[in-house]
Amino acid sequence: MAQPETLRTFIAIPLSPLVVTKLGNVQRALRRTCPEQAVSWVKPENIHLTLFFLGDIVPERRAPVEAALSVVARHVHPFTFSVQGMGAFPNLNRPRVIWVGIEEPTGQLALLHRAVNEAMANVGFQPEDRRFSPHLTLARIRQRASREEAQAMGEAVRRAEVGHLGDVTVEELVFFRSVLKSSGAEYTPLARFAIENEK
Ligand code: 2AM
Repeated sequence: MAQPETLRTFIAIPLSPLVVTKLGNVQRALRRTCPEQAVSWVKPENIHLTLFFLGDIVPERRAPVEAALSVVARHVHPFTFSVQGMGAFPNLNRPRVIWVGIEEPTGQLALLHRAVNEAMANVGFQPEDRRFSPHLTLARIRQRASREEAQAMGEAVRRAEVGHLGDVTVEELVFFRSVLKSSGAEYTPLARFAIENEK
């Protein structure tokens, strides 16, 4: 259990309102063909591209994290990624997380992810050792879902045709706080770091 004075935090790239709307439409379409009780949907306004999950931190750690993020943001230029396709982790036969994919073929997103990871390592956070799989989580399969329900969800994802939903220009990094409530997670920006062309 987290101590009351800690903050659950993560670093993410926000999406454009248009892409958020389209992700909501994809969720609505998928919802019609899947077992409702087996799935927990992410509110469209809570969908973002996470770069680093810090977990529970004491408030004193905010300042070094924010200083490190401001350095990262100052050293990158805006770039665009494409939001397209749908899939599941770990796979469509046993899905746990349903996502929409991200494509950024020039490698700028991977570089930004690496820079954020290194910056967090420098202020004492263990970098994730998994390969970076950029994605937007649409839904999570509930623990209590049966294998059949999970498979039905995987089938619904397989049948859905989600093409290119839009492009997002990365213009800021956001340091978010997450508060877990029975009605779902609530994300509040603690700090925003603009990524600008002029340096
Ligand atoms: P996800 O979308 O892949 O679930 C807030 O929880 C954000 O942090 C989510 O976007 C979530 O990614 C991400 N995250 C990464 N690692 C996490 C972890 N171990 N626990 C909870 N959230 C995590």
